[in-house]
Amino acid sequence: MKTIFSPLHAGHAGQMELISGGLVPGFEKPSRAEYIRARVEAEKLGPILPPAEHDIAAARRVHAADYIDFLPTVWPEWEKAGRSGSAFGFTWPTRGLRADVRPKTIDALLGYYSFDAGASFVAGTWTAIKSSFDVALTAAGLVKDGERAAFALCRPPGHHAGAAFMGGYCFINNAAVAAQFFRDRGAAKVSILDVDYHHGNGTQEIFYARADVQVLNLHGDPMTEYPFFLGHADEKGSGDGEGFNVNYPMPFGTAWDGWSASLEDACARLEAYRPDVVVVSLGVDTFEKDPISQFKLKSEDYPKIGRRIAKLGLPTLFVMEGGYAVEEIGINAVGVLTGFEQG
Ligand code: SP5
Ligand code: ZN
Repeated sequence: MKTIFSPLHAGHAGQMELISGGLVPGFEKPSRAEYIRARVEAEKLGPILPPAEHDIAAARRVHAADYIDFLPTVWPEWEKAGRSGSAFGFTWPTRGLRADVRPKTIDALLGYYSFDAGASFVAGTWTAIKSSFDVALTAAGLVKDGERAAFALCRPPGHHAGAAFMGGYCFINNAAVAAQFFRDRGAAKVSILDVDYHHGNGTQEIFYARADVQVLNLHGDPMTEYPFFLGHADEKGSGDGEGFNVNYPMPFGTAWDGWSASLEDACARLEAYRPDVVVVSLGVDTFEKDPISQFKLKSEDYPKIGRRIAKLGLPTLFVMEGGYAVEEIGINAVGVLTGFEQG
């Protein structure tokens, strides 16, 4: 399997996030991607190739144009306002406030276009976001052109980013962009299987009213886990999309037995849907030693995930999402991919 990787991710470094009562260095850090890249090499998964540059117009197919246009302006506007550090908002348009009026200052716009203070900007962030988008589309192109599978080693991740908001370390929803790319290049139906520990609220929001992209999400129960405000089992899609969104919220402490039962059900639904291609939102923050998560998967479980996905017998694009136990992130992420290749 080919891996697409860009060194430009590394410019998104040193950013802070607001979590558990304080500002802390971002868990989503450059070494994550480097550990994965090193493991791809060590396991001889296949060649590691740079992305081709893609027109940002492909992002506007799933995101609002004004949101996409805003992203490259953040750091320059932040500096113009005399700021340094990390750029993030501190006021959000929740219930009872107006989200229909676009405000003007950088602080106001950062709040307007985000749902938390977990996706912050430094000088190299936009370049990293664009490179991650390019990585996803380049890898998607390989699958469209007939490869059985490809690995988009995206950083920053994407699944928390919705049509017009960032959050949870995510800016452009790489998996959603890739799914739409397959649709625009002739795939009639696409399934997105999101195995990241956190609910992919952005992906769900983007495709919620659509029947042409099935979204299956395995994650920590939002009653107790981030992102808290989406990801319940009763969210099944709306309008034309009714029945094409499926959530598998699971309690803290879920280990392979419980988790794999959800995976089995998700795969059965995927098989019944009969998509032309599968996009896997590959987070490995389900790992027992993940510093911000509460599931109990072991390193030996990740190849089993890959083998089950391979059994679907469909062209498959793996898109990297979360995973914060950096020492093991390569072992676990590449474990899924080698499992897939053996399956
Ligand atoms: C892509 C992705 O995995 N994004 C995850 C964003 C999670 N952000 C908030 C996590 C809150 C975790 N709280 C537990 C803190 C333990 N020190
Ligand atoms: Zn996650």
